[in-house]
Amino acid sequence: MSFFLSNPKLLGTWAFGLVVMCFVGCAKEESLGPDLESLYGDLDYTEAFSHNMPNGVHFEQGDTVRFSCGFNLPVAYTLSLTGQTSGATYAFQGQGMHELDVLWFGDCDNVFFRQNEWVYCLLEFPDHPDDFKLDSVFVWEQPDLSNRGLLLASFEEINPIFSISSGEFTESLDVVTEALDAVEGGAYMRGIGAGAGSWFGALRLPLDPQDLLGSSLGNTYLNVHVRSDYEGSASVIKLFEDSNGDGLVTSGEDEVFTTKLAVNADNTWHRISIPWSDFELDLSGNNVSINGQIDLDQISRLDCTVSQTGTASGTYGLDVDYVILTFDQPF
Ligand SMILES: [Ca+2]
Ligand SMILES: [Ca+2]
Repeated sequence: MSFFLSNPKLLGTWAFGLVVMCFVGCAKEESLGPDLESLYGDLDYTEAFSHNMPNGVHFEQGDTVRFSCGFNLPVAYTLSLTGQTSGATYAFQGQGMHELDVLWFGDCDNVFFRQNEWVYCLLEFPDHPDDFKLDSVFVWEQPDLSNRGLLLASFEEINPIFSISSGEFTESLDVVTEALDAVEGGAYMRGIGAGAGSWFGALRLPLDPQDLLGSSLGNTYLNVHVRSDYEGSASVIKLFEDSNGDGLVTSGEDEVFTTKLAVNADNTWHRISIPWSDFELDLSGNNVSINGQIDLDQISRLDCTVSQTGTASGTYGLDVDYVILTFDQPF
C-alpha cells in the first residue's frame, strides 16, 4: 500500500481497472443462460411454418426446399423429415434464434428419400413440447448426391467400372434392374450363396491412387448400402494393393486388408460407413505381409464380397447398392 501511497497516479489507474473488471464481470454474468422470457414466455409464431415447394421438389432440376418460420423469442428447434415410403430421415437443429431458415438438398441420415414420396416435416421445440407444427413436401425425384464423394457403383451406370465375380458356392450373383425396391435409382446387385463357404462372390471395384491424393486412412470412408434376408450374412470388404507395382493384384505377392460387416437379416436397406483405418492386414490363405500398412499410393481394388459371419453351412445372401467413397466425413 505504501507503494501506491507514494504513487497516487498508479493507485488511480488500479482503482479504475478494478471498477472496469467488476463491471465487465457483472455484465457477463447477466447474459449467461437463456433469458426468462425464452424460458417461461409463450411461444408465438411471427411467421407461419412453411416451405417454398408447394408443388413438390424436383431434385433432378437442382431444386432445393427452403423451410422457414419466425418466432417471438429465441428458441431451440428440431425439424425432422421422414419419408413415408422409404422410411428415410433427416433432421435440422437450431438454437437460440428468432427464426428458422434452412435449405434441404435431399440429404438423408440413412437410406435415400425415394422418388414420388411424401415427406413429413415435423417442427418441434424441446422447451415447448406442446407447440409443434407439421407440414409435408412431395419429392418427385431422388437428388444426385454423388458430388459428396467418389461414386464407385450405383448399378445405374451405362458403362460401369465394376465387375462381379462368382465362385464355387455362388447360387446367383446379378445386377437386378427395373427394381422398385432399390435403395437408390432402379438397380442394385444381389448375391446369394449356399454351403459352408465364406466367399459366395464379390463386387469388384477398381481404384486409382490418383483419386486418393491428399486423403488419409482416418478420413477416407467407404459407404455402402446393404440389405439381407438371410440370417448370418456378412460382407467381407477387401482392399487390395499392388504392393510390388507390377500392375497386377497377385495373391501371395501383394498385400490385402480386410474388414467384415455383419448384415442384419431384416430385409431392410441400411447404410454402413466405415473409415479405412478399420481395415486390418489379411493373412488368410497365402496372403503376405510386406510392410503391414495400407499404402494409399498402391491401392488398386476394393471388393465387397458376399459372405457369412461364421463358418456354418447354410444359405446366405445380400443386396448391395450405391457404393461411394467420401473424404473427411461419412456420406
Ligand atoms: Ca442403384
Ligand atoms: Ca502386384
